[in-house]
Amino acid sequence: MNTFGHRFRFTTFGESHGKALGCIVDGVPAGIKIDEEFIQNEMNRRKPGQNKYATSRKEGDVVEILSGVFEGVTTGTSISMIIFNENQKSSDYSNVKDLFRPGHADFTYFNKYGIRDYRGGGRSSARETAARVAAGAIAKLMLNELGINVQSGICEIDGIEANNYNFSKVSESEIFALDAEVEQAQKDAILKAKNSHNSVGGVALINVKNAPIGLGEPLYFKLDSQIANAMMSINAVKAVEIGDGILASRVLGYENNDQIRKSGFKTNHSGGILGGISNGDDINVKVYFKATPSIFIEQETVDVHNNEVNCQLKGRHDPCVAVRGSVVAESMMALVLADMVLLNMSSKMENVKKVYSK
Ligand code: FMN
Repeated sequence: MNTFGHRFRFTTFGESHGKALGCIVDGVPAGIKIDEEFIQNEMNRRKPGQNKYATSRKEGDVVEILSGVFEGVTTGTSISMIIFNENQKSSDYSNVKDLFRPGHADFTYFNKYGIRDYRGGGRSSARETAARVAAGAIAKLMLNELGINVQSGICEIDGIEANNYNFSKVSESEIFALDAEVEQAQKDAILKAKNSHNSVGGVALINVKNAPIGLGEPLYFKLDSQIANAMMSINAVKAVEIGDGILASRVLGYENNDQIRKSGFKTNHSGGILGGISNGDDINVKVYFKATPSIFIEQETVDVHNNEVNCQLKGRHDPCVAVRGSVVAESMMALVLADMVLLNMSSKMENVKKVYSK
């Protein structure tokens, strides 16, 4: 299943070492101004090979829009975008051709489909997330017109937590750190893992400002359920917290409730969502990424014939996938919100009449 969303939806295609990746974004209203430089900047934030904290695979990740845009404006038809792969090194994977890399998707993909695309993990590779960022950029352009702003940053690496969240400084940090005071310690943790041929996990915080009240379609398309769905669909994401998340199960009701005044909520433990519907406060979501599975320490595994073997990986890998993953999570949030914005328009008859009354 390669399609996400109901009203504003996208489909991605492509593999890590295939010719190209891309997406088709459907349900986009006509009349949105398409800023191609903005889309490319979004791609550049996620693209690999930019510093020592990321994989050294060098990809330009240049997006080409093939359809759905005329004279810089969306036409209401499907928008298709393509990103050509430029820096595949399939030979890096020849020694693991028949092996299942521990922690990666090789074992389950092979057992499910009976096909082994060993070249960088094929479709299971997070290379696919480049196409999500392209689609997310279209969603962001729509949300921007409504004043809804989605941002992200890294709040934790290897257990080293940010004490402050400064989104305005994220773009200046090579690891998208939210807290400059712990940034160096977080960077050191990444390099320490990398230098010992290992990897580390991390946590991204996604924040949404100016989301209107009413986004989310109970019961089975609640805003929080779809955010969780979107985030859990990203490679290596192992947990998602809405607002205070796990902490909400550990405190008493009086501490957890966000009391209400005429001016709004006094606190925001709920992360801006009540009953699966946005409440007008900031939406805050933490996304937990596991440590990169591909490491360069010898490990035990089996091959496609179920022989027990040792595996020693080669190739280029992110020492901490949370860093580039944070951009993907931000894009997925934008895609969920774009969908919810369009769906919410028909929640009241008065809204329907605004469109159809003569
Ligand atoms: N896994 C690797 O083994 N090497 C990588 O270089 C790598 N890069 C990633 C980059 C991003 C942006 C993201 C989000 C994930 C990356 N992953 C990488 C994670 C794997 O794709 C993922 O762990 C694998 O598909 C197994 O899926 P699961 O961890 O969700 O169970």
